[in-house]
Amino acid sequence: MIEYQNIFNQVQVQGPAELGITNGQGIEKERGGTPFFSKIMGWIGNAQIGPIHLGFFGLVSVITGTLAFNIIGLNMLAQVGWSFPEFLRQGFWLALEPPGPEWGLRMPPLDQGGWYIICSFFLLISVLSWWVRSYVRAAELKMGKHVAWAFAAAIWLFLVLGLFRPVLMGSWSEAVPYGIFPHLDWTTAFSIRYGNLYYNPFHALSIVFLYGSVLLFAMHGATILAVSRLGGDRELEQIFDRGTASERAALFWRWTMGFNATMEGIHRWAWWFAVLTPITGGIGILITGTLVDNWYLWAVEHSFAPAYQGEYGYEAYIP
Ligand code: 07D
Repeated sequence: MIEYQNIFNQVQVQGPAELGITNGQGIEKERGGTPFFSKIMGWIGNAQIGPIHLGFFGLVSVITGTLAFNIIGLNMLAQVGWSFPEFLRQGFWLALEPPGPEWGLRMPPLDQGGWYIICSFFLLISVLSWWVRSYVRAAELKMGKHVAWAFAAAIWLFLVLGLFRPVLMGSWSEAVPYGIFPHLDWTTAFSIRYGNLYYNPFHALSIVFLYGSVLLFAMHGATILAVSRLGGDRELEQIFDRGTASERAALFWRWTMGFNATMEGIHRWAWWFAVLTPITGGIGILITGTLVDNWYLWAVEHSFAPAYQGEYGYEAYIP
């Protein structure tokens, strides 16, 4: 007899393709692609691939996203003299950079940041239409809008970094470059410019929720896998049956740490931790350079960090 497999998904059972519900008004016509099955995908999720709902906002999102992606790629290619081997060799170091500070919030010529503005416009439309899609798809399926609101939290941080803060600072040059290493360099430069972001309490909070999300995810994932042998992953039965695997899982935690989340509550914990990561992060970035110019000095002033110079005989260490 085959037991439940714990690393990959359970034993794959394959029937005819499931085509999804209809609302009697033809929404099924907006779903495209002939479904097929992939055993490999079945190991990490559902083996059925497609059909997919594209719809108006999906189409807008894919088109504008592709435009943004190609504007970035073609700008990078132009920077290496249209040499494809050089593009591959230097790819990680190339970037489409925002306009220089001399342009403020004006529109510069294409090769001095103009492409950056156009690309950001398309990227914004793309991300926002994908958000609408996540909302409308959920409404169509008569679901709550939890995914859309969680995505909105990430979009908040994205907007703070690329739109709200640059506008408040009066310059597009404050925005993040599009490139692998260049965006990492931007992050470090930002931290140094504002006196070490570690001392920004909202950066600290954001890390708390980020690491907290990881911990919760590990605890929840591990708990369900640990009782999948008893059917713990079969959510429906777990909700209405008594004496189930999930009850045992709950007891494990109550007896281990004195408290257990419920089957519903653990997902609320996960949602809030995940959502609070970019919400607190966005607040931290928005007030950097606008309200606070140096986080280290701010922290010393508010007794959040010790003053190194002189006070405790630490003269040798000047940060
Ligand atoms: C970025 C926003 C949502 C994204 C969206 C995507 C597309 C596709 C496609 C181009 C993730 C839109 C785009 C779909 C594009 C095309 C075609 C979410 C994002 C909607 N930090 N740090 C955080 C840690 C340091 C710095 C957060 C740790 C240094 C800056 C997080 C450490 C310095 C910023 C975090 C550490 C520094 C951050 C991000 C350790 C210098 C931010 C949360 C151990 C390196 C951001 C308040 C997140 C922020 C941020 C963690 C160190 C700088 C908690 C663990 C001291 C400038 N840091 N950090 O969910 O919110 O991001 O800060 O050292 O802006 Mg940090």
